[in-house]
Amino acid sequence: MANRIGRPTSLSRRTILRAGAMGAAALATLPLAACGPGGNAEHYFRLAETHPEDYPTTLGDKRFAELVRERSSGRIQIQVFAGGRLGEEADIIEQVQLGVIEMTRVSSAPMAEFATPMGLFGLPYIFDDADHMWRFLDADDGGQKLLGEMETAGFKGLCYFDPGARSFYTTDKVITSPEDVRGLKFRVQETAVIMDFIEALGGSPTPMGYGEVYSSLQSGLLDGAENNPPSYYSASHYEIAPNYTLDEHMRVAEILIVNRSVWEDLPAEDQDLLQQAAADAVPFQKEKWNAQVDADMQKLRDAGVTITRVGDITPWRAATQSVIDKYGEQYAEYLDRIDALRPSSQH
Ligand code: GTR
Repeated sequence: MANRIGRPTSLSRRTILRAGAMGAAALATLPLAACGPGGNAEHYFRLAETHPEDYPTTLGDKRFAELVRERSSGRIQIQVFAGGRLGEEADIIEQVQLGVIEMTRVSSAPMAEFATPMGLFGLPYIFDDADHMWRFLDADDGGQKLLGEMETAGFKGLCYFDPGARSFYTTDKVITSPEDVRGLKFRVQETAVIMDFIEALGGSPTPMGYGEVYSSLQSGLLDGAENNPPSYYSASHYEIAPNYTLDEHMRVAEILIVNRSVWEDLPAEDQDLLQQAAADAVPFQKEKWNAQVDADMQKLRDAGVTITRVGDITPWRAATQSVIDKYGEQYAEYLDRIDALRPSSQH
């Protein structure tokens, strides 16, 4: 049976065959472990990353890998495959689930199709700002508990990385109000909650992998897409869709995950080592993230992108309330936690 975005709900034969082929392709890269600096490694893990080498999440992955290598004296080697070299995110998640690829840094949006609790981050306008989001992500009864909810789907969640805030961009029409989205075709990440968000605004959601967005904007298949400044800039989408409207509708947490059996096969000391290295990579990634957002906003201004700041999100919240109504009960526990962590509820 296929779900509403057309992804198989169970693994198809095609997927397994493709995963096998991918495994063979990935094995071709093994010389690092076999005779290079990783020659003496007891464990060699691949970590798939969709972004380029110098992107803040990739830098976070690499910091994690470096800490693991140092602290294990080279016994555990993690090689980061950046730039989507191992495939698009939804496929990578399937392969990590199968254990063909051991690790990935991925967006929680496509993960929601595998572990529904992660759909929380696709709900619109739930965080006031980055600090509010981090209070939730760091909370034992919030984000940390949520990470554990991926285990039944076959994943061990190690940590979150900063995802920034996603905003709309369009090829022609400048969006200044929720009504402007009506009738436009927007690319979305491959998950139902975000499709509902675009539909609530009267737009037409088109789920597709990240790597296809540029050409789909170029060919006119799409009127726009949405993302944070570093993605909008690094994927060059601004060249074709030069109108950026900062409504900051979602903070779709980035997650670092490991195949669950790979994780469970590690001795407890190595699990602790990996867990601590992931935790220690987080502040580094956040710092890189914040610097990148500032630098990229400047580059976007320099490139002549029309940047529209949304001062008041009240009408946007109102226009998309149906999404919260639809999923509110399902995510009630976490939404309550998020509400309790708003600065206004802190005293
Ligand atoms: C980025 C995210 C990627 C990918 C991409 C997308 O912000 O970091 O992992 O999910 O968005 O829109 O597909």
